[in-house]
Amino acid sequence: MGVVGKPNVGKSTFFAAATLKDVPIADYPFTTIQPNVGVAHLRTKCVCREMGVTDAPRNSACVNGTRLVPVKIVDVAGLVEGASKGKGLGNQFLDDIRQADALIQVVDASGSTDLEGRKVPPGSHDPVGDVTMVEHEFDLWMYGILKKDWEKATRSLEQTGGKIVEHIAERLSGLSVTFADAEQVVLRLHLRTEKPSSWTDEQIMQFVVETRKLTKPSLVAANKADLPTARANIDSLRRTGRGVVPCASEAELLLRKAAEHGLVAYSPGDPAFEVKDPLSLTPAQSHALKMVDEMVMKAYGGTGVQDAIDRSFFGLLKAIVVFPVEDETRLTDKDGRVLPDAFVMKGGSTALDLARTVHSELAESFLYAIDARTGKRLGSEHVLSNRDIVKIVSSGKRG
Ligand SMILES: Nc1nc2c(ncn2[C@@H]2O[C@H](COP(=O)(O)OP(=O)(O)OP(=O)(O)O)[C@@H](O)[C@H]2O)c(=O)[nH]1
Ligand SMILES: [Mg+2]
Repeated sequence: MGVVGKPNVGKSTFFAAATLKDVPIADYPFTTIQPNVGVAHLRTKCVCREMGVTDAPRNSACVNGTRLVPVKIVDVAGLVEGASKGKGLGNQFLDDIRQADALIQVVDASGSTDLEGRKVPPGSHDPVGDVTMVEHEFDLWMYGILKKDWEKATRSLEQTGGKIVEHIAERLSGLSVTFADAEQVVLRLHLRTEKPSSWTDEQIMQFVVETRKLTKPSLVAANKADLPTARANIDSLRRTGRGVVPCASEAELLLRKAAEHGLVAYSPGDPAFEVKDPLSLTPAQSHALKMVDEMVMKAYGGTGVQDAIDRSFFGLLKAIVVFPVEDETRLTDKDGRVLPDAFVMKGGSTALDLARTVHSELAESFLYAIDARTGKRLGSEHVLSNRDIVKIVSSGKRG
């Protein structure tokens, strides 16, 4: 998952809140230059209670019946208008989110930073334009990759009978755009595959826009929601039809740190927190927590950070979480650990995909899978559902 946006909107704060990694955060643009890579967690109901077992997670954690499944998250430098022409830090860093399956676009919903991330009076900047700016810069970047040798490449394809979709998929493979993705967009836009040299610049741009929407689905984290000027902007962001999650990254970071130090009872995504011992807090801590309670928890029902992460996987990617086991009756691995692993997979993943995720050998010698709930056999092409518990049976010794 990639965290993108113009400078100074709170991308690194969001990242730090999601990962509890210490990264530079400051109220001026271009604080982040090199990307920050970390692990966030997806929240989903664990299967342990339903199955009546006490689990012993290994790759994930189970907190009061909620499974926290690790996902990779990348925070990058801020993007400004003209980045594709080298402005700001240029668009070099877009390289850092090439492999992302989904994007969280962090926006300063309070309107207290201008288009380039400089401080302005709260409420004086409309963040809707920031969203379209970032999308457009991303598109110009992809467009640039295709246009670089378009004329030469298409002429040669037409002479040799080469396939334009193959060519595009090859050019964009670094952005995780597959042949099937490119083909789907070309068909949808009715582009002439036999004469790509006739595609106009507008058509190539249209192709790029649709390809971005398909392969880099995104939602808007309307950050700094704790500031009073955010309300109206959140409404106007919603009116654009995009998925919008009001966020207070700074509040989430504060709560996670306070929870780590035992000051409050709070788990990411909770709609409220509880101060453990009010007398142990300094006046400053007490005040900060009171503000978070009033301006964030009571106002929005939570900080939104965990929601944004969960929604980008379960909403945008239709992701599922699957629990592989080796013993389908006791729900253990070979060492007797109960429900050791939980894997995030893209929606539509099959039993064979799961085998591949667990171990490539397991996929090579795949025979069938077993649904631990029903005991039923599942074929290699069986599409898995969220929270499936599955044993893979293979002809190899790992089965
Ligand atoms: N009020 C408020 N301020 C926030 C929130 N999140 C971040 N900030 C502040 O916004 C400023 C920028 O935060 P960063 O996380 O460094 O922003 P960034 O988008 O990573 O910035 P660049 O790396 O420079 O692009 C800092 O002063 C943060 O404290 C929030 O939820 N509410
Ligand atoms: Mg940053």
